[in-house]
Amino acid sequence: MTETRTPARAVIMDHDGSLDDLLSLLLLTRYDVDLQGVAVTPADCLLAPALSVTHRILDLADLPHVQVAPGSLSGPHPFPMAWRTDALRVEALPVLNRFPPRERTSGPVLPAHEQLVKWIEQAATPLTILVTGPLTNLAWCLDKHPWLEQAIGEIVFMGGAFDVEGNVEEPGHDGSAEWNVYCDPKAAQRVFATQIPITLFPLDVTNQVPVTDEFVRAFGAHYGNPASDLAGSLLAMTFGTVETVGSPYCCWDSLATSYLAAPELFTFDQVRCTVVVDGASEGRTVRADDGRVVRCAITVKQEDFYRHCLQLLT
Ligand code: AGV
Ligand code: CA
Repeated sequence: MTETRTPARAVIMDHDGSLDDLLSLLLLTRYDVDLQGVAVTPADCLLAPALSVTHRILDLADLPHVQVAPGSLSGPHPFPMAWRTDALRVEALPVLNRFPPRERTSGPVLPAHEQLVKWIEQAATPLTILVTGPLTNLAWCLDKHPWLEQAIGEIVFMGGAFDVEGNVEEPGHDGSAEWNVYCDPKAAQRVFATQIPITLFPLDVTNQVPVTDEFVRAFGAHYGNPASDLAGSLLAMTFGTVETVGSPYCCWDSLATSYLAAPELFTFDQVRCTVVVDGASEGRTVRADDGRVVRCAITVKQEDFYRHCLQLLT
């Protein structure tokens, strides 16, 4: 009897280098997926350290052949600089400095938006694109090469907020938007204008998984395991967010990422929505009868999510 095995999902990740994006990349390297490339967008990070950390995480996972493309486009609303420096500290963590970065043999890479075109063209369809930062690169690709839409089977995106407050606190803004959409609202609008299936993880669901003390400290029991040490360190570095921002750091991107391996953690609804692209609510995602349908995560089994992360990273 021949054994039939469903082929691993082909995935491209486009992240923006915050602590949670880096934890997401680490998780992704532990999944049974075919990781075809990683784009790094200079949004919630400084590009150079975020690129370096991305290489080091791929090295740690023994995936040095995976191409990493540096983003050169950015949205109109830059993230707060106080948040963007996290990757600088991550790059200096001992667990990422046990060895010098490995030599890259996968050939030259283009700027992320152009490299994304190549990856999509080359990929065996249907391709999954996991976006844990603004949609700037993907929107550029779809604008310049609309036919690429056919090659993308699913977009998994952490972004938006429907029935909860947003997390943007900028002068003149009403606070209803989530940062990944607010950074580049027109990019989100462009991506939403396609027919590509979108699975969305807005603040409504990510609010259910704050980085808790118990979750972070659980990694201590596995001290000495590199993946666990890195995960625990990334999570520990999120502490202080309540004191400075007024709300907790959540497993925003890592929750969206976990869907690729554990979709059973979630319940979903079909939500019709649009993106506000100007005014005081710029970047807000709103329910609208004439909007496009997204598959929106509504609830998550919280404890099972934390357990999932611990199991995969220890
Ligand atoms: O809005 C959530 C997005 C996620 O992609 N990011 C963080 C995650 O990577 C922006 C963000 C919101 N609040 C933040 C953020 C905070 N307190 N620190 C850093 N980034
Ligand atoms: Ca992010």
